[in-house]
Amino acid sequence: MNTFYTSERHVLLLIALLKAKGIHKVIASPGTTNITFVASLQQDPFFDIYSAADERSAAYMACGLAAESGEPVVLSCTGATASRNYLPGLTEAYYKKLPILAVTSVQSMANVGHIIPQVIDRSVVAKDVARLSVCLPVVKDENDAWACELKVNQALLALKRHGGGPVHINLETFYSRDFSVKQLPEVRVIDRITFHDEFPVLPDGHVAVFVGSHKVWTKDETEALDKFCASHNAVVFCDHTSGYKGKYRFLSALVKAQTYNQPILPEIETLIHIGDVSGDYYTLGISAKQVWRVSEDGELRDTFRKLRYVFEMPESAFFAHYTDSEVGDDSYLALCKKAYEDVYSHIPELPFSNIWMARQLAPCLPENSVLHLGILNTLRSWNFFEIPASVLSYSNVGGFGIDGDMSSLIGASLANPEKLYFGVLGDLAFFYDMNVMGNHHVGRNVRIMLVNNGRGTEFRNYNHMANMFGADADAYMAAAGHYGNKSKDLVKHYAEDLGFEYMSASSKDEFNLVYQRFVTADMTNKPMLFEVFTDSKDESDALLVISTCLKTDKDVKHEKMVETAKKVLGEGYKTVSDIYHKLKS
Ligand SMILES: Cc1ncc(C[n+]2csc(CCOP(=O)(O)OP(=O)(O)O)c2C)c(N)n1
Repeated sequence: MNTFYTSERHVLLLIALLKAKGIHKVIASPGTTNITFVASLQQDPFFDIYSAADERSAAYMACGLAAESGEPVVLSCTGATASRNYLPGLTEAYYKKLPILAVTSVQSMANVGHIIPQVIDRSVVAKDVARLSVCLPVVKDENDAWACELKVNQALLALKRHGGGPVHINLETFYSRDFSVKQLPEVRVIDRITFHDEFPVLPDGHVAVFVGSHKVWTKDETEALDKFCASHNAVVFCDHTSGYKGKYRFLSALVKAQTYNQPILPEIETLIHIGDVSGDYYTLGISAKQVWRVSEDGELRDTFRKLRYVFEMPESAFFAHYTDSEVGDDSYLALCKKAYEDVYSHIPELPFSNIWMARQLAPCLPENSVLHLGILNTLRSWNFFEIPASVLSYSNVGGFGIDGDMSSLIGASLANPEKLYFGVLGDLAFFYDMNVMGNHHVGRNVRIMLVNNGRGTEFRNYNHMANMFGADADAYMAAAGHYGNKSKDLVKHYAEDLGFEYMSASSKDEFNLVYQRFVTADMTNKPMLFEVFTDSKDESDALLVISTCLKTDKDVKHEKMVETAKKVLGEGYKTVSDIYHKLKS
């Protein structure tokens, strides 16, 4: 036989990961859809393959083999009813917690449901035949390859997770006849570490912690992270949903947002990833050689696409394990702080906007108050500026809806009637959820700032995809002009009739006249609504200005050249070297 591995990349990734994990026992049943898989295994002496024409028997053989050897066993079968015959054996394996990987091959999943010969629908798997079922489609680009590698890692880990059991992989094929691949691709093995496992050694090099949205931190949890950072000269990348207020907090969005001359921070060797979804898109762009995720959920969440380990344990246990007695020098933290101060000191006068208001209000929030921020535009605006350490802040980044910002704020305010709860949100979010203002439980501890720009200004920001449509984006994408179209009376009446104290501003001067009342630390008699009218062009300009604080004259000149050249040569020329090559050609 003069063939090697198949050219089907998803099959290669599966085989490479099986080898990386030392899984070599296979029981193969005859068929066509599994030829690319079986033929590739067959020519590799690493694999011990047994043949069983009867799939029912194959699955039971796998049970015996797995139980006796203590090793995982791979099953391979084709379409038609072949996989149905795995069910009795896999049921046995499920209740015995035997690590059997049932790989059921299939033509393109697109064929399911079209009365195509031999194609059955395997999308629903009985609860007690597999601990996990994944589908591996044909890989067409790097994104598919990433997803495939992740799913195979998940599947192989599930064989042993929580006591182990059978796992199902549905494997597509396009019947490639190319078996010329001599070398398997390099693959990323992801390991899950629990308390019972040996912990890997933290590599040399810079360590940083990224915190997505996070539950309220206890004092002990904060101390555990502080000690970890102290012993590794680490920093903690945060936004206003991270909740960590310890010594090593670095509110990173302002620095990471800089398009020009961004202060250089040390390359991160190991990024410790904790918390859940983050709305800080700037810091999500961070890169690291490898990521270690720590979460009690133990799931493979490859946000940064560099995941190497998942530690299924409480964060404080992880931090305690990796804390050495030696105390580091905090130089990384000093660099981050300096970077923030450098950028901050270069922020020029900003147009009247959410960002401008965030800059004024963030430091003035009363001690021990709570801040709720609308998603995307508002969260982004406020993430540029630090709030007092005693102020906890939140945003609905779990599902990123604009439908419940105020309800979440009101719900939170019920928990502590003696604390002040601030909410900042745009007009679409406000009008979506405005009925909650009439809920009779609303207390005087609630203060809402409505940034009314008459639309979802997010979609008019200079860097948003919808911006390419200019003012045409207003009609449907940004939903402009609804809800009274920035009426000066509508919200005032509604708020006042509901017993809110109402104030408004349409300029910096007007804002300066009233904002102190909005942030007074005193518990006033009524809840407050502060409506601020802004213009979406100013909103966008403010974002552009704050993202380009470090622009030099040279950058301005360069921009102008590119703009002029674009006019002459058309779009597609972004750099001076593009233009140079175009002019030369
Ligand atoms: C329920 C729901 N529908 C649609 C969206 C998509 N969306 C994201 S931001 C946004 C605009 C929000 O506008 P606004 O609240 O006025 O805030 P602004 O962008 O003006 O600051 C929309 C519609 C969403 N996140 N949630």
